[in-house]
Amino acid sequence: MRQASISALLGAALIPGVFAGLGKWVGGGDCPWGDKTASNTHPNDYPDTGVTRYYDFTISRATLAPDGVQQSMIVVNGQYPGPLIEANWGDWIEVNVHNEIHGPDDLTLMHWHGLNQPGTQYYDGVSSISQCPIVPGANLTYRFRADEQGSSWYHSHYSAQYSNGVVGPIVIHGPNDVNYDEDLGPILFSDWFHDSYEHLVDLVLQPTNGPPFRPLSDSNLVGGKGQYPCANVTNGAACTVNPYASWEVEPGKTYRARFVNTGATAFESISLDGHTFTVIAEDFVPVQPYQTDFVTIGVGQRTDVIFTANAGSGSFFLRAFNSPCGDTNGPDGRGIIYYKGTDPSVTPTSQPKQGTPNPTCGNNPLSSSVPQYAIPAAEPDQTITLTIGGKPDAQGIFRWSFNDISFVGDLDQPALFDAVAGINLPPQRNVYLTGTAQTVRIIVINTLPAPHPMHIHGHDFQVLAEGQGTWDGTIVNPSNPSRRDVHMSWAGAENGATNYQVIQYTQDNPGVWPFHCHIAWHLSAGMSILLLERPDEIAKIEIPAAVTDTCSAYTAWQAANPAVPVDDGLRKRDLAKRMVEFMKGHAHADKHHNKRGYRGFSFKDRDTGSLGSGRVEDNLAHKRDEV
Ligand SMILES: [Cu+2]
Repeated sequence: MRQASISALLGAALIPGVFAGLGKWVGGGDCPWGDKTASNTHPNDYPDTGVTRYYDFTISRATLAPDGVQQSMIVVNGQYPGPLIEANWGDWIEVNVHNEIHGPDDLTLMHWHGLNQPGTQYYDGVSSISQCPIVPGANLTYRFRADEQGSSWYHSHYSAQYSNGVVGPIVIHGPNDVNYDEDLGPILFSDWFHDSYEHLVDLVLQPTNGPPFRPLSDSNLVGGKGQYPCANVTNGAACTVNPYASWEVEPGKTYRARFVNTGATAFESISLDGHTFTVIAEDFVPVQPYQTDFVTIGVGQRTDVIFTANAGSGSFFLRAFNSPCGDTNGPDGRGIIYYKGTDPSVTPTSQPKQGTPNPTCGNNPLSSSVPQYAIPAAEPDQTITLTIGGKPDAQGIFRWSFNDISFVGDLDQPALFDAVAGINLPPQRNVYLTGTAQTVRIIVINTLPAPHPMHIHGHDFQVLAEGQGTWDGTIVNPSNPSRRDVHMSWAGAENGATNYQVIQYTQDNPGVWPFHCHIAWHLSAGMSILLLERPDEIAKIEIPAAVTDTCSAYTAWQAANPAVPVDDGLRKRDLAKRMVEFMKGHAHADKHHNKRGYRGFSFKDRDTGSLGSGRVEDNLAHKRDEV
């Protein structure tokens, strides 16, 4: 592979010729998983390799231009996307995360998406749940098992911070009983915003007294790159036309590509002109190969595909389209797959695949998703029904909820710490005690028009069913249902209609685990529950001092950075700042509302609110007087 593909994968200039695709495993020697295959080995039966892979991450601000527009970002080791974490199934991974976010200072921490943290719940890296944030100038070394295998990503789980660039790919090599010649590695897809995450969260949490404010993304990135139309830049930022990310292939060879949706809200439909995908894994689960022209991934989801370079020569667009299920002004993301000998800088003339509309924003049919290792659907010991809700609170701020409770975390009181100490968690943590149940079933009822990528921590879940109306108890592929760790809850319900999604998981991992929507703004507005699994065993967990120390450091940092704290989701905010931002938000909201473009599913009266009219300036002046 050429340098173009190197920088596309790793987001930074590397020495040409060093990177030649990923190997089948890291390091030399014999196959590290021996005779384990994807179909003969239970996913929890990971090998004991005795190897630790060490990484050192520095989180800092940087000025970069993923879509050609220069902007301030927060990134890992100066690059976007962050560096690849690569390990073999069963290895330990140790990552020393340094917070060097200054000018201004900010908090951070890191979550290893999809890994289950068996026995290391305190390294799950979720603010208000498994630790306190890492303060500027401090660090935390995470140590956890590569207990699953396949493709994933890491991201900041502090507020919506990851939407400003704190993300990177993870590849855990393991058996997949499907052959291919080369591994192109991870290809990250992301909606992209020119605004800071704080500003966007402030906009989302401004009082609307009506439907939620939904930020429109500016671009859609493929392999960390996009092409924003520079003529549309209005804030004076430098803008250049970025080359698309590109990957070289040779005729006749079969390639593995690992698609990861690292976006804030995007729902990506991915296709490759002139080629058909064969899906071989969904999230961390190898599946029976099936062919499709389109791969659909919501936020946090991954799909590994293989494709054969059988189109002879030339270059072809790898397309990602974030519409109509995403809120964006830039739905059209592209990369380039080019045959050896073709100039990747020449724009392809290839024609897009013809797709059928997907009004539910659902994933590919459950019936086609069959894990290579079969686990039948068990009878549940406990069933939880969760109805998705959303409405303005007393202050007029739109809050998402499950069963009418909107999750509010406490940054200096992680839920896991309380659970270990035997302290009852307050109602706003939206805790469901699942105790010693072996199998827990969760029925998610969506009565609202928006789709939601539902994600569980600490487990994979089985997806038993999805559909419109009321579930009749039918399980899709009951002897071996789909398994993964994120699944789309369908869009399109309203006016009394409902959609349902039925998932269930095995309680094999004591802890306090979030089950939440992975749309960054929905999580900030409370769309989470906590599953309290095996509390008697949680009480025995010994949290390392380095993790508990994050809280004393955070308390000291707060004292030195005084503010009036207000809880919202996974982050505390400053009330005074929020009022200022609220006022700025009115002006800014106007800009967003006037940026008509591709939009996702609408709340009927979303555009009839008080935002976006000539009254804005009046309101602003009026509120200034009040303050
Ligand atoms: Cu959501």
